[in-house]
Amino acid sequence: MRNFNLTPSRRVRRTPFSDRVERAGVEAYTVYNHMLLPTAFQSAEADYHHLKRHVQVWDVSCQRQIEVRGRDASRLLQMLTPRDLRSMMPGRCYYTPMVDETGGMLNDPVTVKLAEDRYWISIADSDLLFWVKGLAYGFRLEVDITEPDVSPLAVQGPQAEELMSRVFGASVREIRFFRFSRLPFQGQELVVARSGYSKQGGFEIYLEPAELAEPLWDALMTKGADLQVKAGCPNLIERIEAQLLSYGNDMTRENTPQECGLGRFCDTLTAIGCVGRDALLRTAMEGPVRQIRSLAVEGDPVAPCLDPWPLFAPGTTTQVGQVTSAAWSPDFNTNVAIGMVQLSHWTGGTQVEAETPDGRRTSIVQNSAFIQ
Ligand code: THG
Repeated sequence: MRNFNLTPSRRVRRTPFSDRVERAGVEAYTVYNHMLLPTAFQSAEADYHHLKRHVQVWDVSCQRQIEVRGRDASRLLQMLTPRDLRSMMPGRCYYTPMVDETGGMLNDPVTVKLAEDRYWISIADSDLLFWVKGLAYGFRLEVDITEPDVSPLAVQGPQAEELMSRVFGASVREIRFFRFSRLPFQGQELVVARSGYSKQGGFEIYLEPAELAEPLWDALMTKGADLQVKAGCPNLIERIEAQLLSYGNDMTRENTPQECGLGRFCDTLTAIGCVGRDALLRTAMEGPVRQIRSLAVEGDPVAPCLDPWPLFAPGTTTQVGQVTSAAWSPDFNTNVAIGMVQLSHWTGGTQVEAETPDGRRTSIVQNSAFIQ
């Protein structure tokens, strides 16, 4: 497929970092939550090697926040997710599958608990706001639901902690995984969490107000010069290796959290109030019949996976799943992929055939993500 230009308009929102991102040489964008998301600076492979060795600054403003505030905030949050939120303390971030009344995935956000009556839902690419507002209206809940102008900036890579400590002070080193602190930057307190869409370690700064965007970007770039800091973005190769899922690509409303391998983030029995609870309890009785798996696709580097590639039992026309993300991995010296695989073929080591744009490729189902 050819590449085309992206026509700018009000519907395709720029971010407070876009001017800096463009000065840093962004090569490609996608649109995520109606907002620009960089997808390449040098190339997917060059960015990948740099991310694994050094530190990168990512404009992930498109991880928009749905703010839920008010007396019924906790009740509404528990309606959205089968993860039990009763023991969630302010200062915590939870990865939270969110489902509709059929148990179908609507989004897989990070939920940030700012206070007993105040949350941010840091969403993946779907218009979850309308569902949240609809529930609040339908159940007459006492909550305000807004999309504040919060722009997350991720600092990812093995040198992320060193760089962050130079900008925010040594206390960033004390922040534990999926927790946040409020740390001062130019007179404002910013939410700084240890999280991010890579397995290389790092932080996310929930920037607001927007006027601080360029000062923050510049401080990270200046103080990280000797660490070889660069502008980067979520990396397709690294996230497939790590089996980090992409909503709309690897899963949709057609899938339950169990099918997505997100069962470890569900407590369906005790998540009283979750609107998908009954449906999920019913499907849990039988157990899923297909599930997300990592796969190794043999042969030369594959083309990008746009429409899903069917997976077949070897030498047959019996479909046993589909691949939804794939890329060549330099470190594993094979194509790495994420797919949904039927129960009959999902055991690690099972051989299947992926129908790629250039023909069938032998593929091996993995027991886990690709880990060094
Ligand atoms: N950070 C924030 N918001 C986000 C993302 C993020 N919104 C969009 C998107 N990413 C949501 N999806 C994910 C997917 C995976 C993870 C976070 C958000 C993730 N998962 C780890 C894992 O699966 O290994 C850890 C989860 C855990 O142990 O709790 O980090 O990246 N703010």
